[in-house]
Amino acid sequence: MQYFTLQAYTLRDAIDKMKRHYGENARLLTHRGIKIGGILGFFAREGIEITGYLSDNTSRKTVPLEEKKKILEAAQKEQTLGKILKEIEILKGIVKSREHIQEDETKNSSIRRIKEILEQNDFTHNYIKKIIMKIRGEFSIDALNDFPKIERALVKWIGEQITIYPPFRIAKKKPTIYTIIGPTGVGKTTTIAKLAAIYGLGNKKHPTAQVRMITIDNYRIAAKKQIETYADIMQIPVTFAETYNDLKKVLALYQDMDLILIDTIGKSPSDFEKLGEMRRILSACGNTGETHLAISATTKASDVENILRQFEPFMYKSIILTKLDETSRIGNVLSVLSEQAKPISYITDGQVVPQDIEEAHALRLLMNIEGLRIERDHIETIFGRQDDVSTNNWR
Ligand SMILES: Nc1nc2c(ncn2[C@@H]2O[C@H](COP(=O)(O)OP(=O)(O)O)[C@@H](O)[C@H]2O)c(=O)[nH]1
Ligand SMILES: [Mg+2]
Repeated sequence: MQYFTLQAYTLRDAIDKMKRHYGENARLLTHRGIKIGGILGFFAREGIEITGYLSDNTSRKTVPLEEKKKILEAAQKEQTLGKILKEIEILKGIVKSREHIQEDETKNSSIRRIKEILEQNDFTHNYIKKIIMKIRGEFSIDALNDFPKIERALVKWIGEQITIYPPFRIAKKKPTIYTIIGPTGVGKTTTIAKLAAIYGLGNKKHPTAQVRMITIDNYRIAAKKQIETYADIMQIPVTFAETYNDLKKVLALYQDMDLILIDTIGKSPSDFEKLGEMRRILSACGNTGETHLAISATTKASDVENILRQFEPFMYKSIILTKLDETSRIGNVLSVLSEQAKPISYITDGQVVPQDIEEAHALRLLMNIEGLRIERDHIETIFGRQDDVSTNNWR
C-alpha cells in the first residue's frame, strides 16, 4: 500500500491536488489544519494537510476493516514523526538565529573595543563578562553603534562598582584609633607617616590634631629606624609596643589624644601563626578602634583574593590602595574589590611623605583606567567633586 501526505490552502484544493497527483485510486484518510510558509511561524497562512493512500481497488468499501485500521495507525505515526521533524527544524532555526545574534555582537565593534579595553586594564574575566552582559541587556543592536554612549555608560558602571569608605575622622569621643594591617612592603609604615602628618601637622582642611603613632613592628631594626625618622621629622611621637600588655599600657597613656595610628608588622598573609599573634596584641584596642587593610595596586587578582581572605579575621573596614603610581593596570584590584564588596578609603601614589596620599574617589581610580575617555564633569556630577573630598593640601 502506498501512503502520501500533501498540503494545500483548503481541503477542496488538497483533494483536487490528491486526485491530480495520485489519480482516481487515491483515498483520503485524515486531514488537519496547519500553517503553511512563513519564517519561524511568522507570515504563515492557514492550510490543510491531508494523508491518504492508493487503493488497489476502486471501491473504498473493499478495504477490509483491519487493513483500514493499520493504514490509519501508520498515517498517524507518520504525522507524529512529521510533527517532530518540523519542530526540530524550528528549533534548529531558533538556535541558528541565536548564534547569529551572538556572532553579530562579538563582531560588533563597540563590544569588541570595550572588551579589549577591559582586558588591557587587567579586569578579571568574570568582571568583563558581567559588563558585556549589561551592555547587551541595556543597548539595542542599533545603539551599540554609538561607541561614545556605551563608553560613558561603562565608565559610570565601573565607577558605581567602586565603594568609597569615609576618611579617618577625629571623633568627639577621644581618641580614635586606626590600625593598618597588610602584607610586607605594601606601604603601611609610609601611609601611617602620611596620615600622621596630615592630621598632626594640620592643613587647610584639617585643624592640627593631637596625633600619636604606635608601632608593633619593632622586630626589624630597619623598620624601627624608618618610623623613628618620620617621627623626628614631623615631631609626632612614636611608641613601640611588643605585647598585648605593652599596647594596653600605651593606649591608656594616650587617652587624651585625638588620633592614634597603629603601624603593624608586615607579615606574609600565609603566616597564620604570626597573624594570630598580631591579632592577640591588637585586641588590646578593644572595640574602640578600626582596622584597615593596605594592598598594593600592583597585586594580581588571585593574590588580592587571597590577601582579603587571610586578613578577614581582623575585620578590616576598608582597603588602602597603595602604589597606584607603580601600575597602569588596576582592573584586577577593582574587579576583586567589586566582587567582594570591599570599600576603599585611601589611595597612595608615591613614596613622598606626606604628599602622596589621597582620599579614595571614583574619579581618581577611573582616570587610572587606560583607553577610556573620562568626562570629568559628567563623572563629578554622579560621584561628587574630587576636590571636595581631598584630604591633602600639600599637593
Ligand atoms: N611607589 C610607591 N612606593 C611606595 C608607596 N608607599 C610606600 N612605598 C614604598 O614601598 C616601600 C615599603 O614601604 P613601607 O611603608 O616600609 O611598607 P610596609 O612594610 O608595609 O610598612 C618603601 O620603599 C616605600 O617608600 C607608594 O604609594 N608608591
Ligand atoms: Mg612597615
